[in-house]
Amino acid sequence: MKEYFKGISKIKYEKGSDPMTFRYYNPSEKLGDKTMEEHLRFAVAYWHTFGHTGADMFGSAVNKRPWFEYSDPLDASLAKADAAFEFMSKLGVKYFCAHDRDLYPEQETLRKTNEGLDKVIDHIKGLMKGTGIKMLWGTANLFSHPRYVHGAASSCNANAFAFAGAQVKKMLEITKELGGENYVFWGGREGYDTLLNTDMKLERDNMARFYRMAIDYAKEIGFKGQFLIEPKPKEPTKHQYDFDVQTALEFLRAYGLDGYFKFNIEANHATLATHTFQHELRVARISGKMGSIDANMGDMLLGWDTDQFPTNVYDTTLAMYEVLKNGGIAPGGLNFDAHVRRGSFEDRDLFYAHIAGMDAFALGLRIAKDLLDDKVFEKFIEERYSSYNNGIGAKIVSQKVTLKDLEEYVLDMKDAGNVSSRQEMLENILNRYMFKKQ
Ligand code: XUL
Ligand code: CO
Repeated sequence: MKEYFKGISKIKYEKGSDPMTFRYYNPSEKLGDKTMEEHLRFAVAYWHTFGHTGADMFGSAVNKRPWFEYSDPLDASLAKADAAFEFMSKLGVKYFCAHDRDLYPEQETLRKTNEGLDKVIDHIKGLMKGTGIKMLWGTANLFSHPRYVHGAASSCNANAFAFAGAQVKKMLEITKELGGENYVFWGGREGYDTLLNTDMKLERDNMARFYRMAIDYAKEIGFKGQFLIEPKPKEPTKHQYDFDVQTALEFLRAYGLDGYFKFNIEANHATLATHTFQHELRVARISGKMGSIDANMGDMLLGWDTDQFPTNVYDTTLAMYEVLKNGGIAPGGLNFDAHVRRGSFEDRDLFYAHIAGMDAFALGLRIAKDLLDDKVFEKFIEERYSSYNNGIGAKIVSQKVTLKDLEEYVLDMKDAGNVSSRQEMLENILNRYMFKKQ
């Protein structure tokens, strides 16, 4: 088979300074009851890593990948798959995530598209068997084609809804066939640009109907993977209905769908919603809804989804802290929904970028594990809320007091007795854990 990434062999854990090796990610090393590989469950995002051309609003493609050079769509898709599996094997990542249209491009009819897609899936099945690489999640691209100009499940056009349903049907079948462990819905165009032309109630009702159909079909074909919703507040729409975890959870609860879904939480989507990555993970965790992670980061000085490889170790540490407290992320994983910057156009940059992200999360995992083992925040938080352990607090928690009782309790009290929240002290302690490894 043709070699696409010549001169690059299997990436090793070396603890050294070569950026083409891992310094912190040692897949077989045990941390607690799991290996690092089991904790982190890294996945490569097919669309960014193998499909991104580097084009932006101001300039054309700069990434000259050898698998872009085929004119026939089937040849191009098969070459892309070969390059993808060579890349993932050399990197040592055991999972991938893909949209239907990443695997094979849209043809003039859905019938023709599905025929080509089937051929590529057959080929990918062989590559998966040969390498042991698995599918973390599948999804349908319901946002790129012009027919989704007004949305997919929330479109004003019932034909667009129908096309979207047919695409999800096919991709559920493929995800099942490839043993995908989850299925993601990212409603990129499920939202609005202006309320002046929008029937919000019908659009939201239709989205719920769409999810219901997907649940029913998954049951019918025996797809057992976890359904995930990926919240994002905006872009490409002005407002996306699945704004953030809390909003999407409320939507699911309102339609009686919450039992069927967890969340795929993306760092850059969190910051677009003016939340930290940790906030979104926390909301999901305390609701029992942490499903999977799209591991990337945004640029705080740019107001859009820059999808950069995650290198901020504060963020990865606090993210892994939430993951560990959740008891792990499986059957989800950490999918690098990220692309190299336009200036990093050489093929080897794909390796440097993933190694950077994997090491940042591996280091974050190591630090988060130390923080948890020492119960650094747990002890502080336990003490901070200890007024609810006895006296009036315990009565509030067990719902044994009324407003009248509370009035009687405080009527002659001169001082509520607050103590400091010690934010700066805690931030300093976090720094000491962050840098003791260096
Ligand atoms: C877009 C985004 C998507 C989803 C899958 O912002 O994150 O790539 O992850 O459709
Ligand atoms: Co994403």
